[in-house]
Amino acid sequence: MAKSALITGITGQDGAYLAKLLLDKGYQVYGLVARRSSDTRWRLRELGIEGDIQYLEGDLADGSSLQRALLKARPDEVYNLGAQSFVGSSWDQPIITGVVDGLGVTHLLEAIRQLSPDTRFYQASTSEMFGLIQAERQDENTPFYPRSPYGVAKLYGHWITVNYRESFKLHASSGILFNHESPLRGIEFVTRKVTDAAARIKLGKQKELRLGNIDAKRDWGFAGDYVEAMWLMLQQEQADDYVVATGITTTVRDMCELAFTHVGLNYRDHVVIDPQFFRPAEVDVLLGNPDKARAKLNWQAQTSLAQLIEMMVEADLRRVGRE
Ligand code: NAP
Ligand code: G4F
Repeated sequence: MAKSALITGITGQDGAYLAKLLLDKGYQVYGLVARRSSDTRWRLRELGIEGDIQYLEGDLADGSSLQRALLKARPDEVYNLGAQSFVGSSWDQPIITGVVDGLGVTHLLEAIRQLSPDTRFYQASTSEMFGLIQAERQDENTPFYPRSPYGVAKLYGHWITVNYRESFKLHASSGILFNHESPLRGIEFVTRKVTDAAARIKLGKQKELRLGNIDAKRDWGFAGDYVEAMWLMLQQEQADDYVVATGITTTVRDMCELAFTHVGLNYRDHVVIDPQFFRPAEVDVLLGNPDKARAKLNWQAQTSLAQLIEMMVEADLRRVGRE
């Protein structure tokens, strides 16, 4: 019989790629969708899978909606990707970030524990939990030091996942994923902001690009590669926690150079530093050590940053050209 999966955050970047992966593997895919006043399914449409998903209304802040979704879907696997995922907004909306990204995980784990304890669970944890880094390369044993309300809320989500695994023997795994991007990335995140701007400037629709701290360094990979790692975690006999990363770190500045060079421009002619994009506390550098994922999941990143940025700029050139 076909397996079934429930994905929270299915309308987001990772939700869309994961849904496609699972559909291609023959899963029945249910997606939890929070009520919004406008359409949020553009990514699912871009991947051509909007009509292949069973949508269930629910919100991570409302435990009763999660219980109903679980009873309807009766999933073999739950992937908890739903979150207020933009670090910058977490200082402006710290409470809802905590409710959704932190307590929301407990709502979901409680529903699984009480209604469907054999369901396997994936938690979307993050390298933001390392924050003020305590080791040059961060792995599963590196101490955490979050630097934003988002990072703090996600750390709670991570530990409650570990706790429910240890307390109730749930098959609950936490993927500590480093930054991953794609043409489906939200426009507020720096890579997509840069690739969209490079395309607009190239096509004469924008003149400058205003950025914050371009000396920050991130370990950037391709979202399409990273959803494979999520799925692999739930196929293991034992649940566990894994760092998922490329093992290479790059400055925002060098990432800009890749994007602008691809369209024949010099980023220095267009990037303007704007203090409004500096954060109250910064994560200066992230660099993951994915050795455990390589050894136990046989997973490794397939896409270089140069390939990723090229793919994103090309997609934005097509989009801007159609406008
Ligand atoms: P994203 O594009 O921002 O998607 C977030 C998803 O969460 C959207 O579908 C959103 O729905 C949904 N959501 C927001 N609030 C919700 C609520 N109260 N109840 C239910 N769903 C809600 O994020 P992403 O990049 O795909 O990331 C997926 C997950 O991985 C997130 O948990 C993120 O924190 C985590 N993560 C991401 C990265 C990365 O680099 N991308 C790295 C590490 C961890 P709407 O569309 O309706 O707003
Ligand atoms: O693209 P960002 O907003 O991503 P950030 O803060 O690293 O968070 C992303 O990755 C996390 C994993 O580590 C996820 F958990 C999280 O959900 C999200 O997906 O910013 C990257 C860097 C930061 O240092 C930021 O200060 O770029 C710097 N930056 C410089 N100028 C900017 C800008 N970031 C944004 N968004 N916009 C700017 O104008």
